[in-house]
Amino acid sequence: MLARALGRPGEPPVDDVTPETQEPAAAEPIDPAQQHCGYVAIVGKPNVGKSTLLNALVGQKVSITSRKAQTTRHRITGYRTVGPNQFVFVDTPGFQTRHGNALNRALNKTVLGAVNDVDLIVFVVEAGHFNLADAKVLDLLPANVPVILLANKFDLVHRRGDLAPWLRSMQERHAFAEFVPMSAKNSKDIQRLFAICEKYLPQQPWIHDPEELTDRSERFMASEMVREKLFRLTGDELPYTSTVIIDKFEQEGQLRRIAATIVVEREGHKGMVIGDKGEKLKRIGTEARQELEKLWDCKVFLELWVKVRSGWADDDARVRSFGYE
Ligand SMILES: Nc1nc2c(ncn2[C@@H]2O[C@H](COP(=O)(O)OP(=O)(O)OP(=O)(O)O)[C@@H](O)[C@H]2O)c(=O)[nH]1
Ligand SMILES: [Mg+2]
Repeated sequence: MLARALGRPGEPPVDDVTPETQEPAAAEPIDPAQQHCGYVAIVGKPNVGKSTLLNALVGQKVSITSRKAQTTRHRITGYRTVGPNQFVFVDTPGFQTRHGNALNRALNKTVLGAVNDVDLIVFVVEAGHFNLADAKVLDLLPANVPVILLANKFDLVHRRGDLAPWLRSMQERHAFAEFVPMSAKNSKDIQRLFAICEKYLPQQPWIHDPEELTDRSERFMASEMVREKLFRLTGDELPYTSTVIIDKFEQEGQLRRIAATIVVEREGHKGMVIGDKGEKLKRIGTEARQELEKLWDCKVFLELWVKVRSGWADDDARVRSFGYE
């Protein structure tokens, strides 16, 4: 289990897109009768900044991010305890509306499974934008759960006056509980969002130890980190058709020995991942290793392989065997 590594003086943020949120004072022991705790699902179409938001809320990277769509492929929870309030945030894959292959069906099932039985839904869109893909996500949301409209990437809006009519038009689409124009990369906005979300947490004892970060294992994080670097360092064609499998994950004291396979769909993709004289694969490995070392504060040996499995994303059984729901 990943432990909270916050508050170490002088330590740089683990990831370039995770803002250094002001760390609230270490959780004081709180009488269980005073505790509040609830689930907050983060949903939206691909690439609107859901995982960037989750990481900023948790205060450390627990979900990978990239400028390409379909980065997140699992339900990933991240926890944050502030004063008497424990937030259980649920990151979800971007809802897929384009291709109906087995992988996308699995991703959408994950989104659907995550929006029920939560106390609050944060529906993320890009500020000033709303298209059919956003509308499809909005249609999925249960009527009995309050929904916050989070208009993200506010930093990219040049004519902020134009946002007022847009917000009014959004009001007609759904009875949103709140409207929050903000940037997931701005730590003041993140603090403001905590203050808004806390009102929706029911009074009940915390579910998790305040030091815990996520439900996901180090093994999972290792495969995700390799996938993130693959997404970030290769062209647009690859991401949709590639995945990463961990073949070995061993811990020897302060050392983790990891072997992973990048699975691609075509022989030509294999060449793209490996690169000229193996340069690309080497860089993916180095960047993933360095970030894992920083995250876990230990030494990592990472061995990477590339394999072709044509049609895996169209094959239900294979999609399941690769760990997708
Ligand atoms: N300018 C700006 N960029 C942002 C902001 N939030 C996220 N991004 C960028 O938007 C891109 C997508 O971010 P992600 O967090 O991976 O988006 P996502 O919604 O989780 O994407 P999927 O998992 O593919 O659905 C990345 O390049 C982020 O750096 C923001 O507030 N402002
Ligand atoms: Mg994501």
